[in-house]
Amino acid sequence: MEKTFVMLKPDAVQRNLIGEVIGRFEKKGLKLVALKMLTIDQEMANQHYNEHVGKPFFDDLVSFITSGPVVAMVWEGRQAIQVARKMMGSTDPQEAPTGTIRGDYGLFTGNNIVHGSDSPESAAREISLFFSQKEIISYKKCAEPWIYGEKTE
Ligand code: DAT
Ligand code: MG
Repeated sequence: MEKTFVMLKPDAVQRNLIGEVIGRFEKKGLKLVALKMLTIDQEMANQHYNEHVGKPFFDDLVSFITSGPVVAMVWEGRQAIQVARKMMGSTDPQEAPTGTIRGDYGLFTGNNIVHGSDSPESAAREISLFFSQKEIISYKKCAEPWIYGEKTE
């Protein structure tokens, strides 16, 4: 099954939204396969946001993401990357529809609660930046047939 990297940004941690956001992914039927809390340093921020180096918002982005602890996770499920992105809503929380995480909890692009991988390539890169192979857990959940149907994986 597809895996995606999701991270609760420092604003989510400070605003007591960890449980709320994790609860949404759980209820959707995605499976949590890795989780850790950490504070990102400059070096890791540069690597994680490498595609944005040189953009006008890059310095603010790095200073925000290193400003406090984050919660890094890997979620697994059918089309997990696209599903998580849809649940997050668009980058600018003012544009994100109500019902999405950013649409419900954010008001400013810089502080938009959650990060999610945008493609299989970024998911692979981001997962390996934050987690070792050993930290990603493979296990069955008994609700899986109720989520995907009996005949499918
Ligand atoms: P996303 O997080 O939706 O994948 P992105 O990868 O384009 O968006 O940008 C990474 C983060 O950078 C984004 O979550 C918030 C910040 N950001 C993006 N565009 C911005 C802008 N125009 N002004 C300020 N911050 C911005
Ligand atoms: Mg992005």
